[in-house]
Order: sequence, then structure tokens, then C-alpha cells
Amino acid sequence: MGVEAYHYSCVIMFYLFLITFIVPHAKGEHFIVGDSYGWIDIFDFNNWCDGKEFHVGDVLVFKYESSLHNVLQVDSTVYENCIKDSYIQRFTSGNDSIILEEGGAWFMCGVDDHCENGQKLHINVTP
Ligand SMILES: *[C@@H]1O[C@H](CO)[C@@H](O)[C@H](O)[C@H]1NC(C)=O
Ligand SMILES: [Cu+2]
Repeated sequence: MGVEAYHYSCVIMFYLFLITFIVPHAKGEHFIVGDSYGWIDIFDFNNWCDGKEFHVGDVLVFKYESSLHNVLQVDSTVYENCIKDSYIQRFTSGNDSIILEEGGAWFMCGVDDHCENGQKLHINVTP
């Protein structure tokens, strides 16, 4: 193998390494909230969270009928009390991707009494 070919194969190895190890970590894991049920008002989201680990850079995807629900990112007090007009961020597309940051994250639906009925989600995001 000539020097040129050897050099070329090193470059390829380097990119294979990047694709295999670096890129998947950079993109983070995607979690569809509620899996195939999606973000609905008759579901146990605490149960859905059990056994899952969320890390910084992972993505929560909320899928729902946009005329029936929304997603409010809130603080823990608002979450506990299901307050609808005191959110940090509001999402309404029906297909909302939220990149996770370190610490607690609280989400609830702001439509009717969905939050009171359990359409709320609390997760802890680790580094
Ligand atoms: C939902 O959003 C993701 C990421 O933005 C996109 O890749 C996907 O195609 C969207 N799905 C639908 C059904 O719109
Ligand atoms: Cu709702």
C-alpha cells in the first residue's frame, strides 16, 4: 500500500469513528412522550417515565392533535397547581421537539381540565 493510499484509509477511519461514536451522542436520544398514544389526557405519564433516563441534549417529542391539546413548559409550583396562564414556554404545533437541559423539567397541557386529569409530565435531566 502506497503512502497516499495509507493516508486516505486513515481519513476514512477517522470519519467512521466520528459517525459511530460522536454523532449519535451529539444528536441525543429522542423520546416520543406517551409513545404511540402521544400526548393525551387519559394516560399515566408518571408510569411512562418509569425506568427512563433523560440526559442533557436528549429530545422530548410531544405529538398530539393541535386543536385538542397544547404543551406548556412550567415550573414545579405551576405544575402542582395546574395553572394555565403562567408558563415559561408554550408549544402548539402538535409535533413539538424540546431539547432537554439539566435539572427538573415540568410540562402540562393548558386546555380545559386536562392537567387536573393527569396530562402532565415531570422529568429530571442528568448531565
Ligand atoms: C415532527 O417533527 C420532526 C422534527 O422536527 C420531523 O422530523 C417530523 O417529520 C415531524 N412529523 C410530522 C408528522 O410532522
Ligand atoms: Cu390536553
